[in-house]
This record gives sequence, structure tokens and C-alpha cells, in this order.
Amino acid sequence: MRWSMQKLEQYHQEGFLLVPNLLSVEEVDALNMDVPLLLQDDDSGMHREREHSGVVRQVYNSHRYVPTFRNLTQHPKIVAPVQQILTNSFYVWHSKLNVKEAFEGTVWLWHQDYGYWIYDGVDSKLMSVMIFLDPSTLHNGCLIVISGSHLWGRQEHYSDTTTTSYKQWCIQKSVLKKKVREAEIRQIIGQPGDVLFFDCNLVHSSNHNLSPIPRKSLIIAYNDIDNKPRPVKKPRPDWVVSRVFEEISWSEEA
Ligand SMILES: O=C(O)CCC(=O)C(=O)O
Repeated sequence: MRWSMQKLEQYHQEGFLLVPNLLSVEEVDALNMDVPLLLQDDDSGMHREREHSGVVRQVYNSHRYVPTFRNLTQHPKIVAPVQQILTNSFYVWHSKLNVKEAFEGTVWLWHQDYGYWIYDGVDSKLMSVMIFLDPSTLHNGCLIVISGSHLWGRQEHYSDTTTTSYKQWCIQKSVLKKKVREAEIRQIIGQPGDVLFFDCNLVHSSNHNLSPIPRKSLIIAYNDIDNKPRPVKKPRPDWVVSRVFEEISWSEEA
């Protein structure tokens, strides 16, 4: 389950690592079977964001309500590398199903996750894990990342309230200033069961889904257990900044 030194080095150099086929077909099928529970309107504590068209864009907090998704946050194949990267125990900062519906799933502008997490009163000891539940292709709005951009450190973000239904913090201007070369921009193409691990300062974005194929993925963000949020002026709700500090750790003997 642990990564080799070579894999770990690659992660630290590029700020991300895609692991093909990390989950089995059966594991992905079980998650996909439960996706309708996440999408349906209910009075569980799951939080949903919608596109202007009304279709679901994101579902937060499924790991608190749906056992398959809860188990995923503690899956040894995920937790072992997270422990190696964060070098400490950690907890789930939040989880979100990102739903890019066919034709209707809209863009994510260039940003770093820590661009806005800084305002939640934490240091940059967080990371994300993106689990592909559908194929992720050039046509259906796969994630796009700038290799090595986590080494820029956090950039100043501004808020964009017009491009999509969802207010986004973004850094198009920094990306322009950094004179990014085409070769540094990577499309994260993959199949269900592939898993992307990425740094909270990695610059990323994604395009509109113009295809007839949906692109669903689950993103679990983990925070170092010793990096709990300090009090801030405007605390965000629990579905995006969890106050459940359930410690996760992994050891070879476990
Ligand atoms: O799902 C995507 O394409 C990008 C999502 C993202 O960047 C985010 O949720 O912060």
C-alpha cells in the first residue's frame, strides 16, 4: 500500500500523482450504486450545490451519511499514501462528489484549494484525493493541472461570481504572470477506479463538459490532525470545514 520513494519524490516534484486502477471494478461499482442516494433531495445533512440549469454540481458530506463513501475515506489504499505525504495522522476536512453532468457540467476556474482554505484558519498541511467514478476525458471536462505549481506557494485569489452558479476563488492573473508553458499543463485523463493525489497549492481547473458522457468524481480533502482550524472572523459551515476531528492514521502493522 505504501508508495515507493520514487513515487513519493514524483508527487513532491509535480504536486500530484495519478495512480491507475487503485480501486477495483467491484469497489467502483459499489460506490456508483450509491450515487443516487447522494443526488436525491433528502433531509440528511448532505449539502448540494446546483448549476444554473438546476442539475447537481456538487454533493458535500456523503462520508457522514453513506457507509460506502465513509469506508472510502478510510480505505488503506488511500490512507497509506496520505499518511506518507502528510507525515502525520489526519482527518477528513471535507468530501465532495463533483458531478459534471453531460452537456451541463460547467467549468472550474484556475485556483489552488489553499487559496481559500487559508481563510479557514489553517496552514497548508492539507491535500486532496480525487477518485474517478466515471471515465475522465478531454471531452467531458477532465481535471487540468499545472505541474510543479504547488511550488509557487499560495497565490492571491480573487472571487468570480459570474462564470458559474458557484462563487469561485481564482487566479487567472497569476497563471498569466508565471508564463506557464504548454508542456506544464497536464490533462488528468483516466478511468473509473483511478485515483489522483494532489497538493493543496497545486493550480488546477477544468473545462465544461460538452460531451454526452457524465464525469463524476469524489474528492476527499484531508487535513493534518495538528492543523485544526483556528478561530476566524467568518467561519464557514461544517459541510465545507468539518469540525469532526476523527483521527485517521495508517501503519504497516494495521
Ligand atoms: O471537479 C473538478 O473538475 C474540479 C473541482 C475543484 O477544483 C474543486 O472542487 O475545488
